[in-house]
Amino acid sequence: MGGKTGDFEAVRQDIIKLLHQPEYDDGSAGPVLVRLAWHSAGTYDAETDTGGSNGAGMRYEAEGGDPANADLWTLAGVVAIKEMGGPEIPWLGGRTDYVDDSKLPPRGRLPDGAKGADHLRWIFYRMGFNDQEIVALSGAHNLGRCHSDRSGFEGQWVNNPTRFSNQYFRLMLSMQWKKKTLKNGVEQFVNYDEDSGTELMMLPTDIALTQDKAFIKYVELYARDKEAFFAAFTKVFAKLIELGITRDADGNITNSDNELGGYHA
Ligand code: ZEM
Repeated sequence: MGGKTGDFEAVRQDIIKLLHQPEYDDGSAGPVLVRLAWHSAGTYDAETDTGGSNGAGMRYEAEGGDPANADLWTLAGVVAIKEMGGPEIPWLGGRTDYVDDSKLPPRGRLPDGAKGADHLRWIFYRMGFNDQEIVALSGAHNLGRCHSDRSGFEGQWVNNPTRFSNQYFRLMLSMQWKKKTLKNGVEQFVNYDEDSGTELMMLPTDIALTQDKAFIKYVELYARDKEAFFAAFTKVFAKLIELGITRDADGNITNSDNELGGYHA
C-alpha cells in the first residue's frame, strides 16, 4: 500500500477509541503511545542507514520484542498527540513490517535520562537532528510520566500530563529544581509545591537543556510562545517518523527491505 493511498481514517478512529483508559495511569493510553512511536523511530543512525520506524524492527527480540506494525506505531503517536490537544502532524503510511535482520539497530541507541547535553547531542546528531530540534522533541515530556519499574525514574513533568502544551518548558524555567536521590539510588530533579502538595519532576537530560547556551535559547522561546513550539514540534515529529524512509512523488516508500533481499523497485 502506498503512502498516500489506503484508508487510514478507520484506523485513526480505532486508535481514538482505545485512548480512553480510565484504569491506566492518568486515564489515557496517549502518552505511552507517543513514546512507542518515538522508540520505534528513534533508533535511526544516518551513517549506516539502520534503525528507524520502517521495518517494524521492534518486533524482534534484538530491538524490542513487541509484536505490532510499523505504520500503526507511528500513526498511534500522531493520533494521540492530536487527541491530547496537540498539533496535527502530517503522517504518511506504507512502512513494511519486514527488516533484514542484519540491519536491526543494536541496543543502546535511545537516550539515557541520567546523562547531560553532550549525550543528547551524541544521540540526536546521529539521527540528523540539530540543537533546536533536540529541544523541540524534548517537549514531548509535557505528556505522561516516569514509572520506577520501567526506567527507575518516578513522577510526571507537568500537572496535566494528558494535555499537550508548552507547560514543560514554562515549568522548567519558572520553578526551582532540586536534585533528589530516589530509594532505588536514581537521581532526578524535583519541585515540591507545598500549597497543592504535588511534586513534579525533571530528568537530568531535561535540566541539561537549561544549562547549555545553545539549548536554553529554544527552551526560552518555546516557554513564551506556544505556537512556535507547536509549529516546531509538528515539523520535528514528522521528521522523526520518516527517518530512514525515502519516498517517490506518490508517497510510496522506495527503500523498504523485502524478504527476497534488496529493495523494492
Ligand atoms: Zn521520553 N522518556 N525521553 N521522549 N517519553 C520517558 C517517558 C516519555 C527520555 C527518557 O529517558 C524518558 C523523548 C526523548 C527522551 C516520551 C516521549 C519522548 C521516560 C520515563 C524516560 C526515562 C519512562 C517510564 O519510566 O515509563 C530521554 C532521555 C529523552 C531525550 C531527550 C522524545 C523525543 C519523545 C517523543 C517525541 C513520552 C510521551 C513519555 C511518557 C510515557 C508514559 O508512559 O507516560
